[in-house]
Amino acid sequence: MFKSNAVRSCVELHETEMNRFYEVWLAFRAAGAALPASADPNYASADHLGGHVLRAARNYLAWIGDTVGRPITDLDLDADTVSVAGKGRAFLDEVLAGWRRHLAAVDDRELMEITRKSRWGQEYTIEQMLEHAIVHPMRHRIQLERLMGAQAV
Ligand code: NI
Repeated sequence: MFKSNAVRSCVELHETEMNRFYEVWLAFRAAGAALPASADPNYASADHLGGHVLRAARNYLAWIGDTVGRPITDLDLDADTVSVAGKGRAFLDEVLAGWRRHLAAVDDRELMEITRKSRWGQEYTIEQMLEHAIVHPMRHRIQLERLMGAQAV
């Protein structure tokens, strides 16, 4: 049971968007489509990029646990994007289950009132971080869809 309906909505939206990203990423990889040249190490290959998005979903959850003062200790802490991509569906399913298991306890006060700096230095509420976590796979998915469309693969 979720303490907050707003959190529940975000968790369900995140699940939908991560699954959508994952399917498009699999298609992108299977098609052998090319990523744009980039100095960003997450763009070194399709595996680096997929692992980046899966790992980020784990990291946002860990950030929220730390922020509400209930650190999460039961997650796969693998930081290597290629290794995470290799675990694929199993890693994603574990992260999504972790989202449900841990975020059910977040209440509306925590959602709206607690703020903390993100890894990249910006101050976020839990709600803003949840929204960021939902949009992240959406932005990466649409980029992969565009690249596949442009390369007609
Ligand atoms: Ni990203």
